[in-house]
Amino acid sequence: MRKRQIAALILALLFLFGLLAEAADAAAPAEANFPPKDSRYHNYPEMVAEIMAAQAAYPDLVSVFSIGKSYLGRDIWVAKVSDHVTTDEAEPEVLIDALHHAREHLTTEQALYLLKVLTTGYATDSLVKRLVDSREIFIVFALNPDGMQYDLTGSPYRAWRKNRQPNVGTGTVGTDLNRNYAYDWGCCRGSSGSPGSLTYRGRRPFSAPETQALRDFVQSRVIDGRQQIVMHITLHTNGELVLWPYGHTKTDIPADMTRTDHAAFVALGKRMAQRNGYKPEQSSDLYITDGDQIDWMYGRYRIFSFTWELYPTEHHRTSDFYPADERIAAAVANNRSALLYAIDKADCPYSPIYQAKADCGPLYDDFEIDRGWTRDPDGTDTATDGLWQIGDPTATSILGPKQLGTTTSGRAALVTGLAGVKGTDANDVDGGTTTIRSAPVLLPDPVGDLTFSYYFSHRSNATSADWFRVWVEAQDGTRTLVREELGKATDDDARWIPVRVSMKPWAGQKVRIVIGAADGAGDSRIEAAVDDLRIERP
Ligand code: CXA
Ligand code: CA
Ligand code: ZN
Ligand code: CA
Ligand code: CA
Repeated sequence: MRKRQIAALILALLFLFGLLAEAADAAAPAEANFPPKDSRYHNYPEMVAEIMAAQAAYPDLVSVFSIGKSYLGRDIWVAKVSDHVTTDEAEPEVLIDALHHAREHLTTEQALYLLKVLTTGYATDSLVKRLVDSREIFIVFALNPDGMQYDLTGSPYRAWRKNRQPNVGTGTVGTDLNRNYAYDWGCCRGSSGSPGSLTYRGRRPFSAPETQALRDFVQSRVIDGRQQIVMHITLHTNGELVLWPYGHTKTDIPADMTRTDHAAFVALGKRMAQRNGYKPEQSSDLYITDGDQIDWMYGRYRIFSFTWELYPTEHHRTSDFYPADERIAAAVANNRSALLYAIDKADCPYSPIYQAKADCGPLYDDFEIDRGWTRDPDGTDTATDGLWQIGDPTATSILGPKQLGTTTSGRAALVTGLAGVKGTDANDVDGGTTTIRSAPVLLPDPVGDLTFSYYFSHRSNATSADWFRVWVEAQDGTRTLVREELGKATDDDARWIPVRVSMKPWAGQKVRIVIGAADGAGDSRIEAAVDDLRIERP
């Protein structure tokens, strides 16, 4: 080829690439903007730019990542704010999320405002510095970016609520993300099964990619069996409300909530409301919702999870979702102290009910969910029935109560064989030993006591080869027996007994609690249970 031909070829290729690049530009969605009168609000690209700018300006405090993509492929961005931000430190975690509902744009402004407070305030505000240094704060700025942008394609708005996932075969679009969570999904007339409805719950729990992303992120914060996120606020508009679970029932303290947690929810909610002037109440006091996020966050993970309905108080007209952009600054600043309060309380959500010593130590297991227990950790268990189980026990009785249907908290406990009599058998421990071991717990120095409630019950055919035992296991595997009850030839009914053991020998160490029960040397009727296992603050 001559030089001229080569040059012509190169030019032709360049031209082709140019065309391709232009086509690609045209394929990328042209993102809608807020109307000029509301230009202080952020659309999706402006929001992303602001988050990235914060990361660039404060790389030691802010780390931005995506937890997944929306149905139309937009990233769902999270900023982690903390000292040593790129390290996962053992600090209480807080999750604040915004914009489940497309038209609730003020919530994204609230999330961006929080990011601003935590970053710009770090150098000058000692409270902000203390919180950023001692917590890990995750901010989700827009869980529903497709709906957010679609809402801006109206004239000027569409008052859109749901995501933008088509409901195949119906000609309708959108799932209400706040009805798409798995906890008691669709249980209670608090959502709709009609795809066209504003509160359509989706085809199944987590059918929306956006709720899947949130689910997977929250699940990823379970480390060594323990959920790291202690406190959560999901931002909505409007009504100026602080709402706690549950949404799916009007009952204040149903079986799937403990009295202690309810008391903490009410105390925390009231204290938040004191700071932002909102009205505190149970979510279902407003109306029943099912499949909503806070029910799942608490029900599944026992996270202290709140819905905040932001400015304004009125929530009758569509225009109430679109306060003029002059209102943003005051509306979001109004929540400054309530947000910092919530972040502060992640260290001990039970402190407002004066339970810090008992309930905010390195371990508090009420057995209402499984916090990472391993049955038969050595692979040497010999019991053939009545193995340790976590759940809601059935009462059994023979010559008095042998397995209790009650617990010392909530509906669940750690019990040898949850079920009652099955066939001719009592579902008690049979054939040998059953053991179960907790997730590791890092003890501070100084450390408080180990406390728990338990029972060990048997009939008069028991012997000292039957037993209930609790050990503390050090990191090198050495076990120290800290509680033992042996069987004897008397009828011993089940009744909860409180126990207290010093943990001083293990201060500063990583330990596990091991619990065992045995039916040895001939078949005896043996039952055991444990509830409310704590290692207290000193
Ligand atoms: C909500 C849930 C339960 C009771 C009150 C409020 C949150 C939310 C919803 O319905 O999902 N309310 S909102 N933002 O008006 O849609
Ligand atoms: Ca951490
Ligand atoms: Zn909402
Ligand atoms: Ca319990
Ligand atoms: Ca037995």
